[in-house]
Amino acid sequence: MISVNVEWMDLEYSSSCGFDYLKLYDGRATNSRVLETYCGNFTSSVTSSGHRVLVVFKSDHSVNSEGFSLTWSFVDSSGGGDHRKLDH
Ligand SMILES: [Ca+2]
Repeated sequence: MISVNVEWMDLEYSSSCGFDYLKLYDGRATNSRVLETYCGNFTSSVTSSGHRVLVVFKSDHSVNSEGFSLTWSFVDSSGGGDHRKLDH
């Protein structure tokens, strides 16, 4: 399993997150189940069911904000894992 933690995020907000968003899929492709769709200011963490998470960041041509920072950990049944970080 992969645990993804959005440490901070500042993206253009809309009620449907239709303009700029960060979307996490529970798998390797965009036809996988959507774990979360984020926009605006948000911190959260989600855990995948398997060993893959697809991160999609979309930003359109107008209204830009600071971006996001997330970390992820590989979690196994023993509680061990690895920890990484992604800034954009
Ligand atoms: Ca935008």
